[in-house]
Amino acid sequence: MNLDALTEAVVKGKRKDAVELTQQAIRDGHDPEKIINTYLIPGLNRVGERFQKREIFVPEMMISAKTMQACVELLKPLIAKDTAPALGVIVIGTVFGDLHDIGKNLVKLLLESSGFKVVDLGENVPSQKFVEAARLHDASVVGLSSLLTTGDPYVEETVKAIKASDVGAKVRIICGGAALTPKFVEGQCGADAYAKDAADGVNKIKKLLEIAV
Ligand code: B12
Repeated sequence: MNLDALTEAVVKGKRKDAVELTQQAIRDGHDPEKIINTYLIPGLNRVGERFQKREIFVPEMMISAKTMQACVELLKPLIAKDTAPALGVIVIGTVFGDLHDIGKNLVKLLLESSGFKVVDLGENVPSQKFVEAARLHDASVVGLSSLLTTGDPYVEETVKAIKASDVGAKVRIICGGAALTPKFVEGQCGADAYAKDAADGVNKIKKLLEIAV
């Protein structure tokens, strides 16, 4: 079965087709993580490019996002494993002013299936909420997601607020999302790591916590 049609369905926001193709791919035994990384995410990347070129607008981008989310919902139960949350607590959220959550949700899914407990603060999260949640849940790591370049000051503010707080010495900070670069995250903001995708994030969190990969 040619799954390029799935990418195309995400680009065009054809939710029914995308869901049927995902169900077919599952029946055919395709790896769920591969379906996400190889067919769904590239679809949304193309949507982003088309948006940038003004070929489409926010409503179309929203329909494609919902299409992708519907497919991920089908794949989630196949990825999530029932592991005991023994590896530590990760607080995760999208920074203030930013409502994008698809990438963050994928990171959460992969972390949970790797044995971490994840406290998800959602989107548009002010810096102090990250600090309070890290304290309340005794987190080992805080993960920030940022897709908008206008979110850069909030990434910096949040990293600095955590580092300056009473939990700052204990909590490690990792950041990811289309707006960020390793130079900005680790250099200017002073975070402990930058992750290019969810799998990279899980690996780097394990490294930060000295858990064998
Ligand atoms: C879908 C989408 C939307 C949807 C979001 C739906 C949702 N529920 O998330 C909607 C339609 C709502 C939307 C709105 C807007 N969007 Co938008 N959107 C996108 C799009 C097409 C895809 C994003 C996505 O989900 N990608 C797929 C996921 C899986 O990838 P990801 O988020 O990068 O996450 C992966 C990694 O980055 C990493 N990661 C991410 N976070 C984290 C966190 C941690 C801790 C770790 C370890 C890793 C990690 O792991 C993830 C999985 O592998 C992007 C284009 C793009 N290329 O990113 C534009 C894009 C981000 N949007 C953009 C814009 C401009 C907007 C709007 C301002 C448009 C407007 N005029 O209103 C609004 C902003 C609203 C707001 N205040 O947030 C621009 C941003 C440009 C910029 N430089 O700032 C982009 C880049 C499009 C473009 N090329 O112009 N958007």
